[in-house]
Amino acid sequence: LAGCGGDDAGSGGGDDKLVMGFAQVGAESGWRTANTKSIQDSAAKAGIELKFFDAQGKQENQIKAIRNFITQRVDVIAFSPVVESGWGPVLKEAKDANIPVILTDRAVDTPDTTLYKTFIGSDFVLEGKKAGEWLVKEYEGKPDTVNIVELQGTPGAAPANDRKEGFGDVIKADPKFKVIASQTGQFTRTDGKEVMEAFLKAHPDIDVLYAHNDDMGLGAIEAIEAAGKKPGTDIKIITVDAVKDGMTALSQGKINFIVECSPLLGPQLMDLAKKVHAGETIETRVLTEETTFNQEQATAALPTRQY
Ligand code: GZL
Repeated sequence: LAGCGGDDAGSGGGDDKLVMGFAQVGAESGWRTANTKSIQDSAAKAGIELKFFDAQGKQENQIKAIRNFITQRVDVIAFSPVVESGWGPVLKEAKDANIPVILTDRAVDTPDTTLYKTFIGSDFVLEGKKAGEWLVKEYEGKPDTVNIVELQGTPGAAPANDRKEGFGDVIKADPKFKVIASQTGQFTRTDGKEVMEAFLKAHPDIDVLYAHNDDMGLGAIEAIEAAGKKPGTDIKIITVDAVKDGMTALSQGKINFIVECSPLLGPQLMDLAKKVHAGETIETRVLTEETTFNQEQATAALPTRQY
């Protein structure tokens, strides 16, 4: 347990609060904001002392934060790896310091799975497949070429790699589907808008946009409207996340289909941290529950959405 005294000095006999060090990716999207809130609110509810660090999208910042958590001898380290690779050394340092690590949201490609206790997050390849399957159904029986542009997430991130892979795996079954441009929009509205502007200038004949998150899709909608085209009609749009602003655009018909990716990982994370700290064995992979939405389903779901 954490050292004595601290904020529970009044209770005497040392602080019995579990201390968690959390290194967050950054604050790039509506999803990330909701994810941070879920973690902070859940820690408070669980009586866990949270040392929260925002890495501003940089892996070296996350590695520094993890090293700090080790020095501070927190009880559990949790983080959402901004990219898949390069985590072996610092995870080894945590293991050597006998501090358990929990991965949330995004996975790492480190082959040694003893370096972390579990990974709680979505199956991003499946999310990409769901996006592809909607498109295949949407264009069933229509033989004409379908020109697709893709706004990818941040380079090297598991959701970017896997959503691209899953989508590509499904549409490669029919050569009419052509990805005529694919570029990162950094998971942000600003970059999504800028890249979509460039796509529209280079390609007058875009039929579909596949954006790896709602925020880039929302930025792209601004560019599509500025170009005098109707999002959701002239250019069909598929996104991933299902945050409130994305679901609102879907209910308005500006987006056609959204694959949900739940950011509400906080409660399960805190439960897992307590179990790990108590020395209980836990499942090494915790998959988050999520679904998909069309326009009608989004309209029905909006009033009760938590984020
Ligand atoms: C997915 C998460 C992604 C979201 C984006 O679990 O890592 O990062 O899809 C966020 O909105 O920026």
